Amino acid sequence: MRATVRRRVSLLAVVGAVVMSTAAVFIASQPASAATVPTWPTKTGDVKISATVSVKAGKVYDGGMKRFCCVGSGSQSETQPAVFDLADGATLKNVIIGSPAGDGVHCEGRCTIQNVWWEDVGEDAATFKDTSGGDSYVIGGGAKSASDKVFQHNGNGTVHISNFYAKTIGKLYRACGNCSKSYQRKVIVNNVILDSAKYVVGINTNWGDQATLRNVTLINGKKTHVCAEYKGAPKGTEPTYLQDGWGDGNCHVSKSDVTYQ
Ligand code: ADA
Ligand code: CA
Ligand code: CA
Repeated sequence: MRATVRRRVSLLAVVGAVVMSTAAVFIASQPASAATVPTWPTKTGDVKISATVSVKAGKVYDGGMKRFCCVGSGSQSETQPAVFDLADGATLKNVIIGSPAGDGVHCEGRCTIQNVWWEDVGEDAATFKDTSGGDSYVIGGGAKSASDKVFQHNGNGTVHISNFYAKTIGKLYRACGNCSKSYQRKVIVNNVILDSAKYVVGINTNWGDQATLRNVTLINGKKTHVCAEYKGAPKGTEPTYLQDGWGDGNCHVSKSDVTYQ
């Protein structure tokens, strides 16, 4: 190779390396995984209900993306009926819940709530009451306008929440801080997008609750508490907020698990 050709080749190599490294820096500066807000589903029809719809143990209730409406008053009263009541091992899927939405979905035992969308959360969106220490799942779906809690964990065991979207909510999840029975409760949150949430999860450290959070995207979330720790209290009294936990014995989450968008 002639000297000038060699110089040109090495110059090209240098330019190439600079372009590559610039690209690498550009890619590295992007959020780890830019999350996309899911499109709210369109109803395929309406189902008018005037009382709780029960799903028997182990059965799957597929709503076919119909909009189920309505029970209760839309207030924060705990005495409203549930929209759906799931017996142990039941699955509720492909449902849009209209408003008023009463006390939401009740899981009497282990349950799976898949691709369920709350247009306007009632007292809460779902309550997990299993006391067998089992696992319950929320997979996909979304919820809007919860004055307080979306998922309320009153039993024990583990609630898994994944691929969920919520907008304008108090807490995505709360391990009951003042139920008639106290338990250690666990929650695993993965891949959620929350727009205008006051809290992601609230847990009680005095009962040994465990929260594990990964891939949390917060929109309008500069002030959002990610993992709030409380001292749970007896029924009829209010739990005390202690602090936000980051990578301690109860809140298994680090700042890198949260993306602000
Ligand atoms: C509140 C209330 C609890 C329980 C819960 C629920 O947190 O203090 O005792 O009723 O709501 O199940 O919605
Ligand atoms: Ca409730
Ligand atoms: Ca409540």
